Amino acid sequence: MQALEELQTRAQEELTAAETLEATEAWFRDYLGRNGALTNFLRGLSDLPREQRPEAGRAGNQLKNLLETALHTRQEAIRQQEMEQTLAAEGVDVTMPGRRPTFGKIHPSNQTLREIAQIFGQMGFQVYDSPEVETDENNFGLLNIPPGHPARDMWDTFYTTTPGVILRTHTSPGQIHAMREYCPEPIRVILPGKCYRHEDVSARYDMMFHQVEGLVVGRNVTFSDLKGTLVNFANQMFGEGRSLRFRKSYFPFTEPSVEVDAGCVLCEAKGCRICKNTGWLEILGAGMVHPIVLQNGGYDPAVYSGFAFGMGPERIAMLKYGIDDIRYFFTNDVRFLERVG
Ligand code: FA5
Repeated sequence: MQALEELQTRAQEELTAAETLEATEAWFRDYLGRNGALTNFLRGLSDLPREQRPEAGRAGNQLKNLLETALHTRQEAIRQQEMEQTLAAEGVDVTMPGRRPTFGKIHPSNQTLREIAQIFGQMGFQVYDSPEVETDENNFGLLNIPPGHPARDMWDTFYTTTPGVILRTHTSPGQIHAMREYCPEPIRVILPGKCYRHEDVSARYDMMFHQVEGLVVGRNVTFSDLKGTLVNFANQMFGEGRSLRFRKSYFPFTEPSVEVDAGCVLCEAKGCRICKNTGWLEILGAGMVHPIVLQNGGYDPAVYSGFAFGMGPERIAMLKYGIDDIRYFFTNDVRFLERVG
């Protein structure tokens, strides 16, 4: 018992003298660690005469609790002292204004998608959601692009491990979903969403981008309706007077087909890297829905007609905000995300 009292006195004196956390850890090793003095005492209880063991065991455990509590209290005191020293040394200026929180912002692509949806909304278009993971059949076959058709090369994509299931290369397969859902009712929808292409990435082409498909089906829908809709859209999106150019083109799912360019805002139509020195930037493809596609959607092409278009909102944002590289949209550079829009 005398030994235990001496141990207690020594331990308490040394703990009071420990000035740093490291010193308290060394103290712990000396007294409470695996080979510490108190641990050894408790381990040696079995060597004591049987009648002394209970008393010695109780006293040993009591001392263990006492020392553990003392260690905890000492360490807290040292931490507190260290913090006070640091604060005093660094001289915290409590009158300094706080850090401004950074506010999130809608991504430029989504912002453009919303603007597009708003403009078409005013023209009576509803938003129709269709899947990004598509069947080969919807992405190609039902859009009049059978296996082996050369247009498939233009729209090479990413394939899943499930045969016949791919990432869509355009929003056009949504036309099939919408037609099959609404037939025989008239349709006036836009279908926004992400598309994927196995593309040589450049300032104008990314391998993931957005498109907004437009689809109108009804009786007596004409090419004039298509043109009027797109001119009205461009006037609202870019401001009255931005020149728009319709070029004849080819898409297997529209006939006739056009590509529509807007005057390049970056170079004031003088010619630059982005517009490939033409003064024009292609923003969309469009045309009258091909009779085979109408039929695949369930509509009788002798009775119904329709137009469709597919535009790239990133390209539109590039034109509107003078962005010279499409890759900025998805590289998460905060400076870009903060500046645009
Ligand atoms: C199509 O994807 C057709 N589905 C569009 C269409 C719909 C035509 C309905 C007729 C009727 P195209 O591959 O040209 O066509 O793409 C349309 C638009 O998407 C382009 O004008 C461009 O704005 C955008 N786009 C295409 N590829 C990329 C790309 N790699 N990166 C960014 N934008 C792209």
